[in-house]
Amino acid sequence: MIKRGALIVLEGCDRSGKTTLCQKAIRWLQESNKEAHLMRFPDRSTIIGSLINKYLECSTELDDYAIHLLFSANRWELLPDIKKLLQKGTNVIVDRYSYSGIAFSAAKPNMDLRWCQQSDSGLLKPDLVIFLDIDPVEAQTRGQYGSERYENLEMQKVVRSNYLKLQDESWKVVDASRSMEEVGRDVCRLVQEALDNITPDSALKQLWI
Ligand code: 2DT
Repeated sequence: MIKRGALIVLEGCDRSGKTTLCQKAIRWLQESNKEAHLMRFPDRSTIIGSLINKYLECSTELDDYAIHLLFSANRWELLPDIKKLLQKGTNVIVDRYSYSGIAFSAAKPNMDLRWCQQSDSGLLKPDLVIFLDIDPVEAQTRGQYGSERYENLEMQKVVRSNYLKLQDESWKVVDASRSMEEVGRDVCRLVQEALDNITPDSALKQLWI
């Protein structure tokens, strides 16, 4: 029986090193002769993703509930692809997932965190969530925020506290204020542990059901 792949998500505020570390994890897996595939959310290449892209670039306005559901729909539309990869034994590393969906939407006034969680209920539950934790004030010293929506300190502070409300047993919080080498070593060790924990009868799990 083929051992399924592991679903591993990296989350964190802007400038936490997420994207660099996802690439590092993928390279490390491939160099260890393990099948690995990198995905990121939002995936701006789909029709839904192109609407999200316009919203993030501030070239269009959308209702807060509507954009929340589009981010969620972007994950639902790619669920079959993720499932297929995992079932054929490929490990999938994901740069942002449902936790970003909730943490960002719920940082807006009048958006309830539990309501935001509902639309992602039933998606695949990651085997491991690596939360790259860094104080947004410190993260900001790594470089100016870009010009996209949400790229400001006040938003990032609320987002970080929302992320921390979503922790469960699949989470590992990593101190991302250290050097990229140190954090990278921790990330690769956690990825290895997650792969070791998958057995031939490990079933895929669902989020929040
Ligand atoms: P990137 O800079 O990583 O492309 O993210 N976001 C992301 C949401 O508001 N909801 C979501 O479901 C996801 C996945 C976080 C672009 C921005 O989109 C936010 C930052």
